[in-house]
This record gives sequence, structure tokens and C-alpha cells, in this order.
Amino acid sequence: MGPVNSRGHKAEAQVVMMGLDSAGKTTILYKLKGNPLVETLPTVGFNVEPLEAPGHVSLILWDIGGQTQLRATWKDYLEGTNILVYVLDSTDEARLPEAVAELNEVLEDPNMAGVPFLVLANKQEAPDALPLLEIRDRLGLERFQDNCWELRACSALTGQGLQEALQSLLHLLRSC
Ligand code: G3D
Repeated sequence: MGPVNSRGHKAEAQVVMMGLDSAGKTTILYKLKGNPLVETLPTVGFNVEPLEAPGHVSLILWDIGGQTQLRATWKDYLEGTNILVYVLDSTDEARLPEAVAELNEVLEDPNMAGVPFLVLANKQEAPDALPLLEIRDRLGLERFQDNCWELRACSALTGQGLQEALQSLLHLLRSC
């Protein structure tokens, strides 16, 4: 199901946000909703929030906790999802291989067959953030030929790149 059904009526799109703990998923969620930045606590389970996106598209955003012990539950959220948003902490070079391995595992789930995904390289305003091109190389996503995907840089702290990320998300939902 896409965000607009065959009769052109508005429909809801299920958006699942995943990534390691501290990548910035919850901050992105509330920044997109325009809520003031509050101190975040580690997500136990999930947060779910509706978002009215430009073009009268209703998104249901699922922010899934990324702590190690919660990752076994990730697969439970994939059934029926319309798009995956995978958030990376661009400053956490030490855990980048772990983040990439977890993303690969999610993408290999049968429920992800043909489902588009958007990778957000978050915390790009930080001086020690890895550049987007290096992250692109280290993700090696070119081999996922059967899914439409995009990689975007953003900073949930400053808001830089978040509207562009939302446009990419809507584009992937519309065209994949
Ligand atoms: P999570 O939901 O993926 O676990 P959170 O991540 O949204 O809880 O964010 C984890 C920490 O990263 C938070 O800091 C948050 O403020 C910070 N963060 C989120 N996005 C950005 C960003 O774009 N840039 C920077 N520099 N920091 C960001 P604390 O200190 O509360 O743990």
C-alpha cells in the first residue's frame, strides 16, 4: 500500500525507523513533528507518532528501540511496513560495522522484499562526523538491486537535511 490509494484518496503509510541506540531516531521523530527538543531517554520498545507530511500524506512513524537486547524484536515491526528509515550516527565510527551488519540483517528479512528504504546519516553537524561519501562506501548498498533506496545526510540537532529527508521518503513511497 502506498500513501495514495488507487482512487487517489489519502491513505496511511507505515514508516519504521530503526538504527543502533543513540543514532538519533527519537530526536528525528520529534524534530519532524515540530515538537521542542526535549531530553531523550533510551527508547524501551517503541514510540509511535502520526505525521501529516506535505501533499496530504499521512505517515505513521514507528521509532523502534535500538539497544542490543531490543534488536531481536525488530523483525516483528517489518510486516506490512511501507518504508524503512535506518538512522546512522555519523560520529560513531567504532560502531559503524555493527550498524551496517544490523541493517543488512533487516534488509534480508522476507518482509523487506521490494520495500524501499532511506538511510539517514545523522549528526552531520558534528566536527567528527564521517563524510557522506565515506559512509556510502562503507554501507555497500549497491548490491540491494531489488529495493529502491536513498542515502541522506542530516542533523536532528540543527534540523539540517530533515525536510530533504522527508521529501526523499515521500519520493520513495510514491515511486517504488
Ligand atoms: P535513539 O532514539 O536513536 O536512541 P536519541 O537516539 O534520539 O535518543 O539521541 C541520542 C543522543 O544523540 C541524544 O543525546 C541526542 O540529543 C543526540 N543527537 C540526536 N541527533 C543528533 C544530531 O543530529 N547531532 C548531535 N550532535 N547529537 C544528536 P543525549 O546527550 O541526550 O544522549
